[in-house]
Amino acid sequence: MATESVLAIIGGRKRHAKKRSEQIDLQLKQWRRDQNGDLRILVLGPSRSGKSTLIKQMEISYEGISDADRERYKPVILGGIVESMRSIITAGSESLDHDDLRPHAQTVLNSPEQAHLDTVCPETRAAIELLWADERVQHYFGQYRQENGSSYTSMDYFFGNLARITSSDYSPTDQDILHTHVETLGIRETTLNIRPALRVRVSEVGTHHRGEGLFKGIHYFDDARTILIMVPLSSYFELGTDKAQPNRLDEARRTLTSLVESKWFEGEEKRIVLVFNEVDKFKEMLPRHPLADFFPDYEGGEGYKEACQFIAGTFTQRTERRLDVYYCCATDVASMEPISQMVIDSTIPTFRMGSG
Ligand SMILES: Nc1nc2c(ncn2[C@@H]2O[C@H](COP(=O)(O)OP(=O)(O)O)[C@@H](O)[C@H]2O)c(=O)[nH]1
Ligand SMILES: [Mg+2]
Repeated sequence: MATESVLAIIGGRKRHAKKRSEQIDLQLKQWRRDQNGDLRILVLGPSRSGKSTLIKQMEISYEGISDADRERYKPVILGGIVESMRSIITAGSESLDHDDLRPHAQTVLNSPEQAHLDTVCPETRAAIELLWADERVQHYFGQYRQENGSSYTSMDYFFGNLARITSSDYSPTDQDILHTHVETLGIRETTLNIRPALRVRVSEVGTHHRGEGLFKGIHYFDDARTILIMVPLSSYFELGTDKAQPNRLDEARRTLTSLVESKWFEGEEKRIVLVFNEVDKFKEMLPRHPLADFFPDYEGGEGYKEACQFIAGTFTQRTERRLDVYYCCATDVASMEPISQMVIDSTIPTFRMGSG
């Protein structure tokens, strides 16, 4: 009896939820007709700040990655492994010049261009495996990573998964795909089907030229309701490397300033969200490269949260406009799912529901 009544309540709730959902779909349809299109989220930020990764997370969360797309990442991943090892060998040509390593290094250097291949030949694969397992290569890679700060990307992830990735039946996992980097040329648009009556277009727009605030055609995206600026936290390290080059934190700040000043993105209904990315790299780098070495006015402690908030402050203090702030690691599925959902949910207009 008790079970029956509980089921009846659940049934009633389900009917109510279905009706509510249909009502929302109707309102969304009307809203889309009024707006003449889909909802748009604009993703801005410097190169390699994690824009594509965040969008892939949204795809994983809402649609899943199709088998056809998965296959398309395979040559990118396999080619990336060979190219990364090639660049370590080239950069370390002096430190890694040992009789026993030389033949393996030569095999990798001589291997064909992998950019469009679906497999890594067994000799190259064996040579990469041997090199990666060697502690001198590991030691050199550790130094290379430290010296290059944020510019090492996901090399250690892919090398750490070498056996699986180079196996004959390999198919890229979500995690593998999140670790790839393909330079987005121009504008990349991804459509997410959130509900039958609701599509969200997510447009990735790079700055095109380093140092540029917003690219000139930005007004084509003035229908965006949410504008995300990705900020790569680990690039605080670039502040010390080449002072003549605009660094990516400055670049992201300029994007924010131009956005706030732009007449195309005025209005309360347009939300600007700052996404401070690469918390994982940032945490790892801070003990070796204290923030105060790069920001002399930083008086906070060594904890990464305080350091994150300090960097965020250098953005938020520049404007009166309301800014939403997230801290994240874009390659981490578990922590990104709620962020993707919050971003999408807050982009959807809220409708007042009828009583019936
Ligand atoms: N460790 C780490 N790597 C990240 C993070 N976000 C992105 N990446 C990696 O950084 C590289 C560049 O990211 P991508 O999204 O392509 O940057 P975009 O140029 O702004 O689109 C990729 O290899 C990503 O896997 C992060 O939070 N932590
Ligand atoms: Mg990209």
